[in-house]
Amino acid sequence: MTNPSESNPGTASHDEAFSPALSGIGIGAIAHEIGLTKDTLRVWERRYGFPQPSRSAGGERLYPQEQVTKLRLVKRLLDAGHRPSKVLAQSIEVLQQLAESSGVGQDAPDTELDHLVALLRAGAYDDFRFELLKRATRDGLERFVIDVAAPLSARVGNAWAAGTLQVYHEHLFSEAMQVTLRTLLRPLSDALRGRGGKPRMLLTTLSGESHGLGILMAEAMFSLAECECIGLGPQTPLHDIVNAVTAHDVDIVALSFTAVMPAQAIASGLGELRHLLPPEVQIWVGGSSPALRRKLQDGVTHVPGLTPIDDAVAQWRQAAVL
Ligand code: B12
Repeated sequence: MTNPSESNPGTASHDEAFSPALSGIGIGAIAHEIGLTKDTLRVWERRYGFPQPSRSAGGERLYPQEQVTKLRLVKRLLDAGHRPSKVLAQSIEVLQQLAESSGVGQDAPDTELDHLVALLRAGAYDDFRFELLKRATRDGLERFVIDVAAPLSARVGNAWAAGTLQVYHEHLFSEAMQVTLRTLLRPLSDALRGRGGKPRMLLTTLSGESHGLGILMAEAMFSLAECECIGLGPQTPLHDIVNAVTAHDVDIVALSFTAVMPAQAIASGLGELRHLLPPEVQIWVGGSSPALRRKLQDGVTHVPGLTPIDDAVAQWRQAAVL
């Protein structure tokens, strides 16, 4: 018998993945939520003795909530460069201290950002949206992206991981942030269209990466660098990317990856896309996935953040005139 959660990892939210009737969470749902493969969880269990799931009547692994909490912390420490052998055997208290001392999940002090998170937590969405738009119009697109959108996303993620914001807060946050960014971006995109601004960029994420704010922030920065941008939104199948590249005479495909997408899926997706695209079309990748810090497929360039975008574009333009 197969556990339904093994064959169908369920929805994105850990709240929805929890099934009280089974008194634990299935391996597929856990792997999906935390961004690990099922194999990794099984190997850790064998090699390090953690996690230690119970079993359903049918023999399927069921993970109690406290192990899920520890696994989430373990994943964040690994993303920050710690080794499985050093973290898996430790108690959650030791791991919390380690996270604190190495700055994992710690927010830099900023009262304006704290205020925005407090509005979200209190359910004051109209005020939240208003404050975002006010800061965006006051500061301008570039400063808003760098000083508000990027650090606020990290803060909201940390608050979710610490249990002080719920998944629905994250949804409301991303909705409000997308509306604000698009409102500021639209007149710029309209003015750029038809000017033949080079490079011509196609921006999206691969299937499996549902986080779309990073690539939208990158689109804002590429537009400010006077690139013509075609934003497809998140999760575009590979063949659709290839079709859009041909139809719009695209120079660069820009993709975003968070730590949720397993490294293997990133490597195979990039490998296949590289194979399908003509060699003169470049692939640029960015985002917080630790997989991007490793050696990447030939023909794929890592742009390490939003501020290096200007330099990367300048280099591309220089190479294009040679
Ligand atoms: C909003 C949000 C959501 C929304 C997404 C809605 C949407 N339409 O985008 C919802 C609620 C759906 C969601 C779902 C989930 N999320 Co979420 N989410 C976030 C949050 C708060 C922001 C997401 C985002 O877009 N980040 C991407 C950008 C903003 O950040 P970045 O990757 O660091 O990239 C930076 C730069 O590198 C650059 N950049 C990004 N891309 C590119 C590309 C190029 C080309 C360039 C040049 C630069 C560049 O821009 C960013 C600016 O700082 C983050 C917190 C965070 N720190 O990111 C969590 C976060 C990514 N989510 C997380 C998790 C665990 C999940 C869920 C599994 C569980 C859940 N929360 O329900 C599901 C997974 C869904 C799935 N399987 O895909 C974790 C991932 C942790 C991990 N190690 O795996 C995070 C980090 C929260 C946390 N602190 O734990 N999420």
